[in-house]
Amino acid sequence: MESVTEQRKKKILSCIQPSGIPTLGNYLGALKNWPPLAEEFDGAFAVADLHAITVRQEPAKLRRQTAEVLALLLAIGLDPDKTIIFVQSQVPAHAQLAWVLNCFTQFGEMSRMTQFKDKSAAHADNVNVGLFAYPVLMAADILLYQADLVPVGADQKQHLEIARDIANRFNGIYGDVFTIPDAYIGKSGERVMSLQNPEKKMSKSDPNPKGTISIFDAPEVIMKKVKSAVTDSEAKVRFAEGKDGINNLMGIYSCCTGLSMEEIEREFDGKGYGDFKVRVGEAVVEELRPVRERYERIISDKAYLKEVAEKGAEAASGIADRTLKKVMKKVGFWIP
Ligand code: ATP
Ligand code: LTN
Repeated sequence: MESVTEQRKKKILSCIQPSGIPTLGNYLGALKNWPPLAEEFDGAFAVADLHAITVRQEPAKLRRQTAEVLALLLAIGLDPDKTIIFVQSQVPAHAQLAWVLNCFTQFGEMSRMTQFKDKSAAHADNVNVGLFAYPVLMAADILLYQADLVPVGADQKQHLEIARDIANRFNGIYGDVFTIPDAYIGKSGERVMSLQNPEKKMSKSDPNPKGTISIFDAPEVIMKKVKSAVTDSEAKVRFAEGKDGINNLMGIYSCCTGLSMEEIEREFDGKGYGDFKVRVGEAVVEELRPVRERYERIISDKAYLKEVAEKGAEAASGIADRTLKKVMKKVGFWIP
């Protein structure tokens, strides 16, 4: 039992879908923040494969990508001896709690979700009920671990608000069952945009690979993509409205170098976009190089990955099952 004077260490949880090869957007917007947060707080991080099947996936590819994303979580520097790292489908409590929470979520509030609107437009032939209920499963992920903080990119803010609403509603009926989570959105990199269409977020499921830098792209591929990024005709490196392409490259450069927008403007004063793009490309290559090198070593060790997944699922289940049991009792399920 924790004493009143002893402050509970805050808990954080986040997940990433194995729906493709993770992008620079996933890295700068989310993954990069995770290891320092895991040092400071009690962390749990998952590969959200249940979420991934809201869009049709090829089984062999999904299996491979799940192992790859798990390896990536290790490659970014999360330590499985200190942090829980697991695959969502290996912890049945996620699907179980999601069902209960579905019954505490209104059709109307789900219909307002912008990601659902975007994804149902992109996959008009498969607007399934899972895609609609996606934020409820995400709420289950978070609430099972009683997470205080959820580090995500800005695109997930609306889903975090729904998770808070569901938790508050449930607590309002049954007493304090769930911790109310807060989103943790990093200052820079919160929204990395497509290099080809800077009004759209960079996404790993984007069919146009030219707009997306994958975490595993070779240096020359990264250079080529940055050099062909869409800009404008002003030829002046400055952060301003209407300069979405340059703003995006400046944001990326800022994340990789730690420089502010003013410092970047100063660095490239009097220089053209050509020079700027070369520096952005180099900075991205250097940012991703250590991750890619560690990843190459980890992905080839399947026995180690299996061990991490098994240990992670066991630790995650220990926490998740406790919350699930509490919920089952509260709603009135008979537990003999
Ligand atoms: P999909 O394209 O399959 O929808 P995704 O890449 O958009 O996937 P996830 O795998 O679910 O999304 O995201 C993992 C994390 O990366 C989330 O915290 C999300 O907010 C963040 N993220 C995704 N894309 C970006 C982006 N372009 N900029 C900043 N953060 C992002
Ligand atoms: N929907 C999220 C991925 C995700 C997630 C979560 C993030 C699934 N479950 C729980 C934080 C907490 C996304 O980023 N697209």
